[in-house]
Amino acid sequence: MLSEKSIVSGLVMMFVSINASAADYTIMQNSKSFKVAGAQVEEMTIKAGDTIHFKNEDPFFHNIFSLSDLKTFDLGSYPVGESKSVVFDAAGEVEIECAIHPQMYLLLTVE
Ligand SMILES: [Cu+2]
Repeated sequence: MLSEKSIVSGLVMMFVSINASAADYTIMQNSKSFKVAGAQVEEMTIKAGDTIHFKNEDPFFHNIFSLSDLKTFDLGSYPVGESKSVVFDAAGEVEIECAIHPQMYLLLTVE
């Protein structure tokens, strides 16, 4: 029979191994578009559990949000140099937009 201690340590190991595979991405807000490594992106695929850091590189505010069923969030308005993060924990599609610049759009697929 499993002891309480071994169940707890098993759960902790499971958590650590899930976490170890999670990746971090940074998406820049630059020239009123979403950019990864300097290139504009309108679609992107990540894995469930991954984190995206949304960093404002423009000398004006952006307001990043999503109304998607999978992940609804509003990071608020923030200035150049500031970064805010979202963890995407479930698989599906998320539409990411900027409340200030309607032309900014990113379709994120979480696998
Ligand atoms: Cu914007």
